[in-house]
Amino acid sequence: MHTLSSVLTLPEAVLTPVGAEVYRGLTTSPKSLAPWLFYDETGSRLFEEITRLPEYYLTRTERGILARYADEILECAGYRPVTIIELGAGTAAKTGLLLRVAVDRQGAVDYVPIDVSRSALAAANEHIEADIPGVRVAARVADYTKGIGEIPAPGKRRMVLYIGSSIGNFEPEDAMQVLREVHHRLAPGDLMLLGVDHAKDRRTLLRAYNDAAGVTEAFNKNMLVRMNRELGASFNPRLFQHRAIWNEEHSRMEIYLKSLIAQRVSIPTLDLEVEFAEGESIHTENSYKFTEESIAAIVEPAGFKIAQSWTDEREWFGVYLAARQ
Ligand code: AVJ
Repeated sequence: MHTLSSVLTLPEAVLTPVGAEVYRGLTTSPKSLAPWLFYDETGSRLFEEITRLPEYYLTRTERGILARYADEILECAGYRPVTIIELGAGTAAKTGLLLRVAVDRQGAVDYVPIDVSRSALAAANEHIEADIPGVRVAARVADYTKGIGEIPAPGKRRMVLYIGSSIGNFEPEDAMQVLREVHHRLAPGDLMLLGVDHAKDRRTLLRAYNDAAGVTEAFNKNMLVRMNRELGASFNPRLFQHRAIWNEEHSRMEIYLKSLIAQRVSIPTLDLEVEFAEGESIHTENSYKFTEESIAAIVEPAGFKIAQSWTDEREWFGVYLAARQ
């Protein structure tokens, strides 16, 4: 905690979201940085590249499920037209599969993508309005973890898409909190479609986060590059190693940047010198992997009931439709 007088003398960068998170994460032990820091322009591009890697089965498996079952998924909404809302929409690469079916069923559909990235939303808007006539896009630049705001949909059923296993980045308690906030903005009978990665054999998981081409390594180390560029830090990415391990007990992949030597890094805009011992790590991400039971244990206390679910032949990924109670 800072006293009021010390706040007044804090460097300005500490007051930006990036500066505040870096300051917090690198002055606490063990060191950690929040995964949202991955997604600057370079990081977003590297993530798109990850989704095309042969080892990264998640995106392609989820897309397969959505392509195959889009009709069935929208059938669950019944005769009432839907308004589709998407949390963390990004460039909305997989959403077109559902929007097309919605347009076929009801003639036109309102689509509300919510994301912190204005540029990603602009890209989403452009390809969706051009490719799928009948979709009315009303994008919102916002951090959905702080609440989604009111979404008027008179006479319609809302369907909130929360796909791409994004919920896997949160601790179960925090994930529940995000869903409670969504619940608060929905009416009984509104729907939420969740896409989550399933727990599976360790080898497949390790390969997905340690790809041969080193794209995940570059994605992870981009946090260091970003701190250098945005905060004037002196990280040498070569002096850190990308590490991804499977924590079976907590059913999550854990991603780290491990310091290869004892070193000191300065972050002048935060007035900060950070010491690393040899082998000391920065924890940059958890990626939880679920079972039908563990996802229900998050969704149901938040006031939803799972109505139906779909998976692929290998049951590697799950798409769950939950009804707001
Ligand atoms: C975007 C959170 C689903 O956890 O697999 C990919 C991010 N991290 N490779 C995931 C990620 C490393 C991804 N999510």
